[in-house]
Amino acid sequence: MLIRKPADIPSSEITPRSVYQNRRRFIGMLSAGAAACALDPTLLAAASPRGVQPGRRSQEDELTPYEAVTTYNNFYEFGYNKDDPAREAHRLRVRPWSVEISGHVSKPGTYDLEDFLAPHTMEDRVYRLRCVEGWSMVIPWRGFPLADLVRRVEPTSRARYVDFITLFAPDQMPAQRQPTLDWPYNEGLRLDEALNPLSFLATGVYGEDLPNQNGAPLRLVVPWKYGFKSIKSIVAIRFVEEQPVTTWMKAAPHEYGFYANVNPNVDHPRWSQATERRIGELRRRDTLMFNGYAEQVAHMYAGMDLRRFY
Ligand SMILES: Nc1nc2c(c(=O)[nH]1)N[C@H]1C(S)=C(S)[C@@H](COP(=O)(O)O)O[C@H]1N2
Ligand SMILES: [Mo]
Repeated sequence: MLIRKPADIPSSEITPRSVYQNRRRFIGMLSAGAAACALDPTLLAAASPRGVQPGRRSQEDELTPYEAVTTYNNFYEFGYNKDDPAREAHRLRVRPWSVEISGHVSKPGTYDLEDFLAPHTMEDRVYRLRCVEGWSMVIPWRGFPLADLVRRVEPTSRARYVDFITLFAPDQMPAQRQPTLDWPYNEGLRLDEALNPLSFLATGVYGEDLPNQNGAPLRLVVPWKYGFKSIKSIVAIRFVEEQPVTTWMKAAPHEYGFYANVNPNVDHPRWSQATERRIGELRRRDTLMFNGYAEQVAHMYAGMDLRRFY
């Protein structure tokens, strides 16, 4: 995103023909009630699990086709073109995998992925993802609330922020051999943001395990923030006192702040954030405050100057 701005992306890349073909096939299978469809139709009904409202424009929120979700990606460890991750991420070895919990918690430890996931009940949730580059998708995730994990490891009173870290493995992630970003990629949340019921740890998409390019085997989803907050292939979660300095803050502090809340009123220094293009559509839509999730999250920022805390 630092490297290419929306104007540089050819429109053919934004709306590949396969997106439309896939959508037609998807809709056809749903109406035929075909069980072979990758998507369990109940996922559509799962847009408001556990009382979580999907946001105001639910009727317009058609799912982005699986093919687009898994081939139009940002995962800079595998290159910065949108199709690099789908082509390169097969190099990532997702088993065995461990997750280290450290910092100000009563229950630190390094968990094997299966043990890490075992206590949690998986659910399906449809969330919009809005990239700071000006495009968006609607994705059916599978996973569990981040708050469940946070409560399980029992943060102490000194924990005020959570810092998430991606795998560092230049042998598997070719772009980590170059200093394009300060590897490993990290992202942070305030503790109350991590406890918000919308924050989600995903292990799957469209009812299947996450493809590597989407951040297997474990990635964060924070739907009211720009996509770059949704860190992929997490190996460590640290509970800290000080606000973490994130990868994109280090790369371009005037462009990417700690908060990164979707905000149509605060432009990126090099382009507007007022509108977005849903992948698979031609028209532009207005971008909604907090990506349409204001009811669930705006209270966390009451009294904050969101131009200053961008
Ligand atoms: N480790 C890591 N996580 C990352 C990124 C990245 O480059 N590396 N890109 C981010 C950005 S900019 C976006 S928009 C989302 C894209 O998620 P998706 O490819 O699953 O749609 O992943 C985010 N998580
Ligand atoms: Mo992004």
